[in-house]
Amino acid sequence: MTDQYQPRPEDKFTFGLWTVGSIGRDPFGDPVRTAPPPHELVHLLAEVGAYGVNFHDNDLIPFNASDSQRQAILKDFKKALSDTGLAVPMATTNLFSHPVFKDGAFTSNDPKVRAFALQKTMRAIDLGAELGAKVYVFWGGREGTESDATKDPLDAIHRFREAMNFLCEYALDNGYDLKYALEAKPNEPRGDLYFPTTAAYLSFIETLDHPEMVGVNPEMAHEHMAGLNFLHAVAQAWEAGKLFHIDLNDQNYARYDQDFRFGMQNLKQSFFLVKFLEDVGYQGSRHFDAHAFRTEDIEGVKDFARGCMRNYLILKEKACQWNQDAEIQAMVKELKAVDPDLAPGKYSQEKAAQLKAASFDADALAARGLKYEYLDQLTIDVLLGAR
Ligand code: DIG
Ligand code: MN
Ligand code: MN
Repeated sequence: MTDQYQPRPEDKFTFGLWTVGSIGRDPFGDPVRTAPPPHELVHLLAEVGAYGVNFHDNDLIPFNASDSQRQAILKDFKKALSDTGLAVPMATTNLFSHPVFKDGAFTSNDPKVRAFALQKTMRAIDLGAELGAKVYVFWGGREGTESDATKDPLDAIHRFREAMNFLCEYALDNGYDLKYALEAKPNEPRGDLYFPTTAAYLSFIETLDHPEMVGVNPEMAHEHMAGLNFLHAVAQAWEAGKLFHIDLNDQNYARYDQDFRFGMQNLKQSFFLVKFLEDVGYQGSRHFDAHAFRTEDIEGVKDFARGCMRNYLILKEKACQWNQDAEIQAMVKELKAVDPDLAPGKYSQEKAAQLKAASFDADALAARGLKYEYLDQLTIDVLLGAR
């Protein structure tokens, strides 16, 4: 498909090595693909038109790699970046695959595991900074429990805060130009995960020693798993100045973490999310934290990656159409109208007295038809190309 929906670097579409490198293993099935080495994945992403590539430390450098293996991998990876021009906007740590993290990393009951998690993260931050990352993501994939008999949630919160405060100081001490982004998920692979939603992290961030360094990385699939409206989570993060990164994908509600291609399941939610990011002028990466269906071969993986970006660009065009539709905008303008006499504004005794003295015909207000069905149908018409 060569048409106007071709990705460009300025779209800032990024993928993690683990996304296009997914081998299709699931809890009930063995791998269906082999993962090309990191440098080949960089070329694959360049071929499909991505702007950047992200990684967990162990996506790039295997857990038990020797120094010589590490150097060889890094040499090939850096050459691929140089040959393709791909950026490395984000890096993160794998604190969830190795069995050592079976009871968590920063929140583990074992102080040796907590210390090892800090060591591993500092080394991974060094690697991310070396490769130019400006955002460092923390997804607490094992920071949780199956039984609250095993861990006091207060201990978990205190341990996580201690680790984040230490790592903020580490970045400052080393002069790293890094922002930290916390990624929430309600459950899986643990029975319950601490800090299950973006909102939970937004309140946690304010309790840190350096809250200015720390924001969030909301993921569509994860908020959907919690039955939440992803746009509302993203809007609250943006409004708080904390939308440091975003993980785009798709997810049917009340399911395990499906990490589907962006736009393939919930078109309307995806449309309003894209419209929001474009309307507010979000300048960060559009990171697709997703993977191809288990049915796919490497060509299908490329179809998956192209589809993520294509759906974003199609929905971006639909958002422009919605924003320029005279009938829609006339309705939106009316809905956003403000009556200065009734707006509370900054409290004053006069304003309180005025509002208390005002008379309202509640029944007449209740009787108003709001024409939301019509406005929503206009939106569906735009989305389905019927307008
Ligand atoms: C899963 O949604 C998590 C991990 O893949 C990674 O740590 C993070 C970065 O996008 N998302
Ligand atoms: Mn996910
Ligand atoms: Mn994610």
